[in-house]
Order: sequence, then structure tokens, then C-alpha cells
Amino acid sequence: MISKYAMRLSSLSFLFISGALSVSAYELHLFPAESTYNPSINVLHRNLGLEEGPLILEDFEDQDMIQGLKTNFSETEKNRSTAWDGTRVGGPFDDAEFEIGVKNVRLFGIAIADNDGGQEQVTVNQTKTVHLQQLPFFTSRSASRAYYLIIVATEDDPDIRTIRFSNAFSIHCDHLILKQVNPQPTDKHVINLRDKSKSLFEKTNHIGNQPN
Ligand SMILES: [Ca+2]
Ligand SMILES: [Ca+2]
Repeated sequence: MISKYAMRLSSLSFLFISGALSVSAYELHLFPAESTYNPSINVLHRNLGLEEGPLILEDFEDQDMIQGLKTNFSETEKNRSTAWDGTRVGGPFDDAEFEIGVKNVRLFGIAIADNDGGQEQVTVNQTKTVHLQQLPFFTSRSASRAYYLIIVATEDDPDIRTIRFSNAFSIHCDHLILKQVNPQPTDKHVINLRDKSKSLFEKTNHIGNQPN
């Protein structure tokens, strides 16, 4: 997965050292909406390199987060031009923290739209802050989809527990994905812990291994 991203996509790895023997790195991958967004979830995931399930999804189609995910914004907004799935998005927000109570999360993905200011930053596990405009293919878009961000824990990294956005300008988010290294057995390729998005995925023939 990681080498595939590195081969195909722009990426920025950031490193930080805590003590002489402890090195952690997370990889950030940014995918411009122009080349990845598709109304078919199957195609979108293929474009993002996320064919391999299972995945956990928050689609922001209502006010409730999936079990194990908390954030400090409570509003969702109907906006078809910035939604990456359904008709609603999370936000708008300038700063937002996602607390991940789901165990073993090794990949975090989120769609970003309406990021007019273009100054947004992301902080992983309260450690390292990255200005997203440093990433190749970063785009700033008004009232439309901008990019999809995937953060991957590399082999020696701790699980992903918090993701914080800061210094943003009333951005929208959507299609938040969590991927675990040791997911629970399931016959579905996408797990919605509260089963709230089941209809969305039934319409798309389950995500992961079905040809579109
Ligand atoms: Ca929701
Ligand atoms: Ca949505």
C-alpha cells in the first residue's frame, strides 16, 4: 500500500525524533479532486488506491459520528457541490479535531472542499503539524471539491488517534475513512459501525473487490 502510494502519488513524509532510538513517521498523500473524485464510490476508492477493504466510513449525512469517532464540530451542511458522497458535508470549520477511539487505525482519509484560504494545516497524534500547501497537487477551491487527504502510519508508527485541522478557512469535509491493520472479520468491504450508510453501499455493490 505505501510503496504503491509512493510510486503513484505525490507524498510528503514527515519525520520526528523523540529520543535517540525512537523515530516515527507518517505519510501524507494528497489527491486532487479533478483526477480522483467520482460519484461512484467504487471508482473513487480505486482512484485513491483503497480497493482493499475493509474500511470504516463516516459520510456526514447526519449529525452523528460513527461509533468511536468524535469531533468538536456538530454541524453538517447540505451542499452537493462540495459533497464527496451523498448530499451533505461536515463543517464548515476553521479548526477541527477528530478523536479516533477505534483501535488499530493505520490509515485516515478525508475529503476536503471549499478551502478558499488555502492555509490549512494538519496535526497527527498531537505531534507534528504539516502545512498542507507544501504537498504537491495542493489546491484551494471556493465552493467546490479540492482534494482527498490520506494519512498512513508506517510500520514503526503508533496507531492514528487524533487528527487536527487548524488555520483553515471555513472548509468542508466528507467521506472520512478509517482503515485498521487488524479489522474485525466481516463479510462486507465497508463497515459502518452503526450501519447508517448501508443503503449507500448497497447501491454501489459494496466497496473493495467488485469491478465497477
Ligand atoms: Ca454521520
Ligand atoms: Ca457526505
